[in-house]
Amino acid sequence: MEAVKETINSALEKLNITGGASQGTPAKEPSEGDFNGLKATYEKAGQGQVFSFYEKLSTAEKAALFEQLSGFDPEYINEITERALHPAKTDSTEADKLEPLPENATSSVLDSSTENLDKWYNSGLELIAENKVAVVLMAGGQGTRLGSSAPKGCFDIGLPSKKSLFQLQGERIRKAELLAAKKHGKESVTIPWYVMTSGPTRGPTADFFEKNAWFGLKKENVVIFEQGVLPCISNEGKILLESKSKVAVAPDGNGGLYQALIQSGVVTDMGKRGIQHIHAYCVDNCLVKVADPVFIGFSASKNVDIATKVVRKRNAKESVGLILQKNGKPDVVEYSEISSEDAEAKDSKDSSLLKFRAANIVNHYYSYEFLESIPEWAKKLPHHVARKKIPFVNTETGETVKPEKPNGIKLEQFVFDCFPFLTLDKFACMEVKREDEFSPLKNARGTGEDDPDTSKQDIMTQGKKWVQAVGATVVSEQQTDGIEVSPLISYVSHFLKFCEIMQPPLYRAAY
Ligand code: UD2
Repeated sequence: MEAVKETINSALEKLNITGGASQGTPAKEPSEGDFNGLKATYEKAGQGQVFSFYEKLSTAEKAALFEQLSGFDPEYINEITERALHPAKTDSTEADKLEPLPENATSSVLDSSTENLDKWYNSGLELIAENKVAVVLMAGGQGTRLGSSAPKGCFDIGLPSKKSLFQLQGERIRKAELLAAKKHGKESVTIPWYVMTSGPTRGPTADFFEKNAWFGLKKENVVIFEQGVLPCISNEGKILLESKSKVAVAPDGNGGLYQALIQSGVVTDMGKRGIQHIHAYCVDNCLVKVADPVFIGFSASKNVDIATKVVRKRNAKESVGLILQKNGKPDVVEYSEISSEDAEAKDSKDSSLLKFRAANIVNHYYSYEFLESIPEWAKKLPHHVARKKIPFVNTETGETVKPEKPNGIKLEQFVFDCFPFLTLDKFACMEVKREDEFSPLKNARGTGEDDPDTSKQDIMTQGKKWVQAVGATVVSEQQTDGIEVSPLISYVSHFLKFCEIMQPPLYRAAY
């Protein structure tokens, strides 16, 4: 255990961790020396305003504020704020050169041979059977657009089974374990599930998993960990107070995954388990193929550090990042940062297609070696600025202000911002069918796009397609009626395999 602690501590030193969530032990009031030392550090960084009300706080409040402030390095906060607000100009005078990924860096399920699909599926399943595959779920987002206060994974999209997104995903993991064990004659196979939460989602997520008995998985193979937070900053560059004894903070973005994987000991745990291949995905995609053997097999066969699944972009305005190459390196340009010219640009060979159409769906493969290297590059990961209306305490008057317009910034990192650290030969991209693999739950019911009803419809339509593809006739009142097929019955190819006895050729067509 000592060795594990040393590994984590040395990684923390390298990462110069900021903003880790306090882990529940009650804060102790600091000694005068410790307090004066911390106050001097903040004042030197021009952030002494965070102590404006300190003397009037209760002992518990003083202890809580001291502990929270000790988790940040104010100079580092100033540095990343400055870099985010005024990115260093690249020395080259030309603008960034954006191009679609080269053919050899991409593959497409849409036009891959059945032989390749089977090869990737079987090799992926073998890696799962050897307990070399783990899954990481990014579930720290607060689902503001959805309008639900509970974590998005708890959401019931209205399926006949009333299953939540977490349950669908947990059952897909279970099915992949059973498939691999059966195919390779193993007593049992484990795919550990690492669930990243943020401050607001950690408690409700842990409670939901316990209440649902970890969706049939073994509790010791489901690890819930927490990403870091960063202070909210005023437009003048000052750390904002949410109350007289608390700094206003926000989760550090899904790019906070990397520091969190190290800081929480997840990478160390993966190493102890002999994990070599990791599938990381986004909680809100109801169609996500968790631990997809085809994707694992494909990525392992390419011997890459990162692979990503993409779907064809719906239209120029769709709110998705675009996988491309920037100045010869793999990269993603987020929807909030792409120019309309690039978003609307047409393919030079086929003007009916968008030039940049490889839509990022937050569905990534990582090699274990790559995750081990996080301490070497995590501090290079940029921060992005989100201008927000942030309630704060006026440090002159002591009043809480609820601003009418954006008065500050939240700093967040994006999970795909490490892609440019790779050369193209260590990166791969797999295009998949949107109707088979991507239906994000982003908006409140009634929006008509990427909402609970479209999620439900896409799952029911998929189930109906699977059942019809193996010869069943579906009789229903409405054309739009569908069928819910439990993940415990089907992991797509397993379901069709199960029915293959009746109609062997159809298995191929439907995958
Ligand atoms: C994300 C992608 C965008 C596109 C779109 C497709 C990023 C930065 N952008 O945009 O390119 O693929 O999804 O649906 O990934 N999350 C955390 N911690 C955080 C913030 C987010 O874990 O601090 C998780 C969140 O729970 C979700 C995923 O990251 O699973 C994506 O977050 P989002 O839904 O806020 O991202 P969105 O839709 O703006």
